[in-house]
Amino acid sequence: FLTSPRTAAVIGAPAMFGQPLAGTDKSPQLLREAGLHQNLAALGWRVEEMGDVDMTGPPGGADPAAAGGDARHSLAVGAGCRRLSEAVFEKAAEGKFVLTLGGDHSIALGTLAGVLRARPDTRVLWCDAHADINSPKGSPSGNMHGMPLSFVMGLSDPSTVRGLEWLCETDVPVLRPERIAYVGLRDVDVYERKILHRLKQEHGLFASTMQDVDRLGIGRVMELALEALGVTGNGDEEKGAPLHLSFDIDAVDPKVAPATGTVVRGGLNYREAMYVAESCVETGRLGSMDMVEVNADLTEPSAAAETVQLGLVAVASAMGSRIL
Ligand code: B3U
Ligand code: MN
Ligand code: MN
Repeated sequence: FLTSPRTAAVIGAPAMFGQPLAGTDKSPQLLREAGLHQNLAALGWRVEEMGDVDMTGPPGGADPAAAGGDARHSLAVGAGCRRLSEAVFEKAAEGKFVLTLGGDHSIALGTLAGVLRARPDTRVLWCDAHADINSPKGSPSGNMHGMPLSFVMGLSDPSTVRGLEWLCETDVPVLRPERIAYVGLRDVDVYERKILHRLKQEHGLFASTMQDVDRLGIGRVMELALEALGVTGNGDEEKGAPLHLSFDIDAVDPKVAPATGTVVRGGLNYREAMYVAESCVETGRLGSMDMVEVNADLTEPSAAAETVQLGLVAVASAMGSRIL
């Protein structure tokens, strides 16, 4: 599904309205300035820079009251994600690897809508401390970066949320539970736990936690995750379903990735984070990726630079960088 010469479309999604802290909107530019293009070119990619998608809303969209409250800033999140989904759809349909630079994780609503429309068979590896499967009613915070999967998986009705109406009007296939696998979970809300248990029992959803990484090691966890998705590591680009990696930097331990909005201790160490990316690319099926939740405004500059660097190296790992 990727055409040659291998081309990576880089899309900036400087979103911040999916959560309360300013700063996530600066990450696309920081990742580019840290040398993203040079890294990708060195890995043999042709790079097509698409620039930043407008992730702001209509006037008033940044006002939570204007969006009802249960899904904060839904007008802005919805409008931005609609534009993002079009950009992602276009590039995925052209056979490009689509790399989207967030932004908070609400952008996955746009990237997954776009990629699923272009490649309906897509499987998703969700690397995150959080499950991001809250409904507007079930969410304790109302922050939409904790909700993208609920809409993409058809668990919440987008037509009931102002700004998201487009999602039901576009022919985006629903992401089925057996087509998503979680790695890195360690901070799951009460409502999310109920949903995950049900989806596990009824659909064989693969939801692994940090405890599984402790018990089995990241190697076995990734093997099980990719097996569950039906994307096995035979490196055959012709067969099987496309894979999308949604990489929330807060999956990584705050000692390694301090510059992010919701730090949770006990995360993936540096090598484990790289391994997640490496095992995705080894399948030969990885066709798109999100790098999200880097927020350089939340720490002192050197810690912020380290987190940006980590994001960059994780992207490079997922796009083919090898030790030997
Ligand atoms: N699950 C919580 C917290 C959260 C989700 N995603 C992040 N934090 N980064 C919520 O607000 O939905
Ligand atoms: Mn997330
Ligand atoms: Mn997270």
